Amino acid sequence: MTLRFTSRREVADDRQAVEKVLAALLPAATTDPARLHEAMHYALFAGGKRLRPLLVLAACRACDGQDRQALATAAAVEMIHTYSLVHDDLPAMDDDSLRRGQATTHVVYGEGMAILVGDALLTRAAEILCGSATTDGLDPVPPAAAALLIGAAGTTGMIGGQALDLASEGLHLPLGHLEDLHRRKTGALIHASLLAGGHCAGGSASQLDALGRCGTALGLAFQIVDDILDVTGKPGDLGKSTGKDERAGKSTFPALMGLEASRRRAVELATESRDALAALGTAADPVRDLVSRATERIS
Ligand code: GRG
Repeated sequence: MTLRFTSRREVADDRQAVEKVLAALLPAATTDPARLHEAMHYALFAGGKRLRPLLVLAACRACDGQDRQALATAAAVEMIHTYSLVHDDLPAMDDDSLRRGQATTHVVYGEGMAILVGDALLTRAAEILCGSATTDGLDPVPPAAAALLIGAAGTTGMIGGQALDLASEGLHLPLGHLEDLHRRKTGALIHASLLAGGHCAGGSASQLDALGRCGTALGLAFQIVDDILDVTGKPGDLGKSTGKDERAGKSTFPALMGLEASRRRAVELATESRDALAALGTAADPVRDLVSRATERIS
């Protein structure tokens, strides 16, 4: 069953607001050193889904906040996410040549420049989070939101998960270990996006608790769907190559549980994620909608 709580038009408007703030917060492509800034634009404006910034905005609204309170945080999380993709695609990691429907950053600009693009996007995100990079009409990022995002990107979150992923290639991981790896690698930033959005609005302890539980379930559901799409998806829809996990000898949910059980688990987690929002009432409908879209996606 497809659950929709927000119109396609509203999501498109939010995505446009995210594009606008990203453009305002990134140095122009012509700024010296121009080759580096051009490559940052190439990686960032390649048409990703912008799920994490949309979650920040939706979580802020769910706690009765205004978009201007959340937009800087939304931009920072997308820069962190894009840096991770640029580095993940490098020959020393997943060695991918297609991302977001275009040649990967290192293929176009070279490996050294792609490393710098990732470093520079992460550093720009840090400047935004600590308030040294801003633009008109945005509220400062609350310290709690900044701490959450930086923590989720670090060694106990995304980078730690990536380290576990590299170490586990060719190994048959038990399901519990695989869940732990994915909660860190993919789930931590999704969870932090929702919580950070709540902090931007000054959400109460019970509102933040609901968003946190929603984010934990969504983070894992999102990764299970990603594993399924690596088996069943089309490169043309996904904008990236498929079948990589099997070729790399990675443990995945479909490999450990089978495709049907993986689909059922993703549906269960999506329901758990939406149900966690009960205390927030209809104000959380945009979050529920993103949970549905993120877990029913084909791209
Ligand atoms: C290199 C430090 C470092 C971390 C890399 C997130 C990650 C860790 C690697 C990405 C590899 C991957 C394909 C993970 C599966 C889930 C995921 C993060 C998919 C990409 O996110 P989407 O689908 O991408 O939101 P778009 O392009 O839409 O933003």
